[in-house]
Amino acid sequence: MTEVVTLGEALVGLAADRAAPLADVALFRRYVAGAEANVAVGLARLGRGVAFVGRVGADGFGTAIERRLRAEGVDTAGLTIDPDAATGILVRERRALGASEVLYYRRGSAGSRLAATDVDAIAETVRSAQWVHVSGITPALSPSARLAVERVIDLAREGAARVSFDVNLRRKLWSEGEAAATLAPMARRADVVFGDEDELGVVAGGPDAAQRLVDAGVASVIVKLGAGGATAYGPASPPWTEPGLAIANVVDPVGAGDAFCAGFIAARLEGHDQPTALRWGNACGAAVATVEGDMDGAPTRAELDRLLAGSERDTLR
Ligand code: KDG
Repeated sequence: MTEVVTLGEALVGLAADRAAPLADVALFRRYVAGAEANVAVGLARLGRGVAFVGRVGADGFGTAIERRLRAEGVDTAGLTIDPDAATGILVRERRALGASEVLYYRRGSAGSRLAATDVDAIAETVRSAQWVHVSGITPALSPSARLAVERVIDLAREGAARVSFDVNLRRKLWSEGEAAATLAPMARRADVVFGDEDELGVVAGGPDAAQRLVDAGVASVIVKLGAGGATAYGPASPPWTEPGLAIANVVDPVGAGDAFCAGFIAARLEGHDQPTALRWGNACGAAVATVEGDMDGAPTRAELDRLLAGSERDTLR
């Protein structure tokens, strides 16, 4: 049974096989990426029924994405194979010092052609879901993808699903001004907004952005603090911080934020309180950061329980 619907662009990632300037890298490791696909896999590993809505091309990379999602137990009935566009690609450099270069090959991609009709095709699944998760990447892809996000929120509102929105500001895709104009009203429609301080500042303006979103009617705003854990803001109680797990060796932090969302959502679906949901999120994020790939380290429910049991004593290596 589908409890959660996530919607977005699943991509193929090509990660440099060694730490070097991109110009010198000859070998790349292929992996499956895309924030909302990462959240879907994270939830599936935790035992939740989850469906992913998106488009991939009728090409080998699209097949790889579809196979991976299915193998993880994600329902792909809402994944359209688009014969007229290619699967989006991102290329990731690896550097020991400073920011690593990320290249997107996704303009005009199949994923960017996502449309409200794709959501309508699984309308009943969305209406009967308990949770819908979207992010600020999808509206940056194209006008039709933005409408798909609006549509999935509309359908969630027709049913009883809670809606979470991860800001996921991608400055390579659009300007801050464009992002703020589009994402601010979208965030205010959500029940739960996730973001780091920088992202929330762009969407809600100023250092007290999380509180502003709460004042605008968002029930929970979760500020992701990376290794520092996360803080929850809400209307009924003062902000609450849960520290992150200590990680001795961060292997690849990309995808940790998505794993955090998966852990948080899974905990809330199981009826746990917000501090517990923050702890689940922190543990899932830490687990992904210690493994290469955006989703490979996402814990199963048993692994999560072990992490949580040891989180006050152990250091992740
Ligand atoms: O959150 C991880 C994502 O950044 C990655 O999987 C790729 O969705 C992606 C994007 O648009 O950068």
